[in-house]
Amino acid sequence: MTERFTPTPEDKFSFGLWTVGWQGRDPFGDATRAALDPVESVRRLAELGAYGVTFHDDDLIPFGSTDAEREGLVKRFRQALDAGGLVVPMATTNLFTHPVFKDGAFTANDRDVRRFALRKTLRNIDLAVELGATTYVAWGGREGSESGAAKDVRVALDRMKEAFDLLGDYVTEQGYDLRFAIEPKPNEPRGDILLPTIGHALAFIERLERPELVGVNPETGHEQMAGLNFPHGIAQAMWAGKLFHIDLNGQSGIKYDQDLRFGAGDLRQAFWLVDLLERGGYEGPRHFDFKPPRTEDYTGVWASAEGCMRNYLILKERAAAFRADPAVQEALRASRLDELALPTAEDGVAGLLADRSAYEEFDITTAAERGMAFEVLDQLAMDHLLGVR
Ligand SMILES: [Mn+2]
Repeated sequence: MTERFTPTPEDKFSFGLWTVGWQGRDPFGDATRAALDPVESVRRLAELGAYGVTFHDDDLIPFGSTDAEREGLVKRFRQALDAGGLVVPMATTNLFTHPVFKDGAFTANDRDVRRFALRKTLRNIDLAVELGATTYVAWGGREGSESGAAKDVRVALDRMKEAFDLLGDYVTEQGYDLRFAIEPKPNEPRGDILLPTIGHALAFIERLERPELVGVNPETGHEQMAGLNFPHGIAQAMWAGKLFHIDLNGQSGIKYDQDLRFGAGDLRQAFWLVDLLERGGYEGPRHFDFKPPRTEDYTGVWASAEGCMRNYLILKERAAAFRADPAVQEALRASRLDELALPTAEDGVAGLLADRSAYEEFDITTAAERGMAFEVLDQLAMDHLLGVR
């Protein structure tokens, strides 16, 4: 492989233990790979040039482990991190695998399940902080319904708010340096999931008692499953100061959650996404939440993980070349991107009303006739993306 696309810890690539550790079990078929020891994952990811690993509580400590077992598992995980020089930037709770969460966790109709979900989360927050995490992701995969009367959505949102308010109180009282990131998804495993898109999540966060503690963790494929433009959603999250974390992967259109390696799927959106993250000052981890296809053995798993990072670095180089190209800069001017950056009415209402050129004397015909020159601009992007320029 070309050396310039070989990752280093400075690139801030991180992987969930559940990604490379996915055994390939799907709704129609059994596991195709043996279980992977988290210690082995840490060792291999460090070798590949990653800087961090992330985990759900149950990835590290199987559900139902005793306190002594838990302590032993955490100890050897910490030793593996130290040996590989890896950090834990983020952690999260598994509130979806166990049958007890079949109707949700924070918004389960059953109050005892909701209280258990909160306790499970608080317990893992303590471990996350102990291991150095500063971001805590919340993906509510089971928060939703398959039928109309089964969930009173307005009441469920009250319970969701109650949960995040309580979690915010807890980290504040504990003095933890930890922020929450909500991960939206439209459906799967539930028929319809609450907070289905970045936009829904952003609006929800503003209703919380401590909105400053909560942002989003958008995932490429989740937005694309809803037919949405992922870079546009990320741009709005950045604009709102809410891009606390990101899950990168690949998805081909509106279908089941494919979790392809980053760069597979919609390559053009991947290009614009990297362009946005790199230009927009995003400083968080470049976190991959993908699933190496169940066709692969472990050689294929590590090749898939390597491919995620390699594709990011290739796109980073291609996007930088696009921005540095004088022909692109000229095309951006021809498309009046510089003009978009100007305030529309800094002269205020009075100035706008007094400006006859804005209305009475505005040459509508000429303005309507002028082309935007976007096709030239986009072809330059394609040429750079395809490596022919
Ligand atoms: Mn994810």
